[in-house]
Amino acid sequence: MAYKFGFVTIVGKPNAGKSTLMNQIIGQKISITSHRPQTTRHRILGIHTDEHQQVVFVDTPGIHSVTKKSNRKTINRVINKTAIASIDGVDVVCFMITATGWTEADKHVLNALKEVSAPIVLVINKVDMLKSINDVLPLISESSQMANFADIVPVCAMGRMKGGNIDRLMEVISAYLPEAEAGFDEDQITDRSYRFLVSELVREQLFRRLGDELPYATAVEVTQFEMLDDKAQISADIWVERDSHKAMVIGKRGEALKAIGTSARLNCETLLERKVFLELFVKVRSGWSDNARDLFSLGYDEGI
Ligand SMILES: Nc1nc2c(ncn2[C@@H]2O[C@H](COP(=O)(O)OP(=O)(O)OP(=O)(O)O)[C@@H](O)[C@H]2O)c(=O)[nH]1
Ligand SMILES: [Mg+2]
Repeated sequence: MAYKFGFVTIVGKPNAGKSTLMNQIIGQKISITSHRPQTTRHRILGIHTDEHQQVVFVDTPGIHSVTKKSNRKTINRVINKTAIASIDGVDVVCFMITATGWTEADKHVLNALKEVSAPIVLVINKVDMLKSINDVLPLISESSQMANFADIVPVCAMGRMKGGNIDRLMEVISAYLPEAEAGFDEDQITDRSYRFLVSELVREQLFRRLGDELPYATAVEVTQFEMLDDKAQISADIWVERDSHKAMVIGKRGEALKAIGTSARLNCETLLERKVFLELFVKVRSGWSDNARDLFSLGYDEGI
């Protein structure tokens, strides 16, 4: 059988489990995840290579409606643009909804996919939340009426259930990939630098550990990144919008920042396979999330 190579974009509303699915397929944490919507802010490639095919997954930020007042900041528009631009020219689009059923947010995404010419595979995630797997059947038949999907595949991206049906999803995707030589080295798993991945691992902890609206007012910039044979020395600035935010990120007697730093460091050690020394600094940079120049310097350059 001839070798296959192609690109697959994963799109869907925020929090559907897109990044979890990509990490599950690649077998490593490339894209950060959290229980909060809008965790992913950048387009990130995850490259799966085996003896039959090389599949390049494009994880995208959750597409959301910007008509809501709280979503009108420049960063939210940039995030949406990044997701939509990632659909152009790919071989397959995986559109993810969840097993709890169609929502307005899903319909908003479906609408954004109207002009897409690539086959769209509907991925119904989080089927582990259903009492019985048979409970997904009515949703499958309802979904087949909503659009002309190339296929509909229920999965558990967290892999909690045996296999989580990810193998089936890979078979479906594979059928739509063109025959071609691999485009990346077989050991390359992403297009992003370690420096970028480290900044994301710090941001992941901000999303997982800080309450309420605060994670959305933060960004992370790695300012020092030194890889030696047996260790890595890393410094990063955490940008916040206000003095009061800074106090919250640091926490009482520095406890919050310490917990963020410890978890991020452990994840960095897994990623870099060496001891990591991680220093974090919290800096107030008011208005960064609404300022195109700040967004550019933070790497949100795809959508501006
Ligand atoms: N129960 C269950 N939870 C899941 C599954 N897949 C993902 N999750 C959870 O759903 C939440 C969101 O997952 P993410 O992968 O960050 O979602 P996302 O679609 O990338 O979200 P954005 O980047 O914000 O658009 C996390 O708390 C995941 O642990 C699944 O198969 N079952
Ligand atoms: Mg994500």
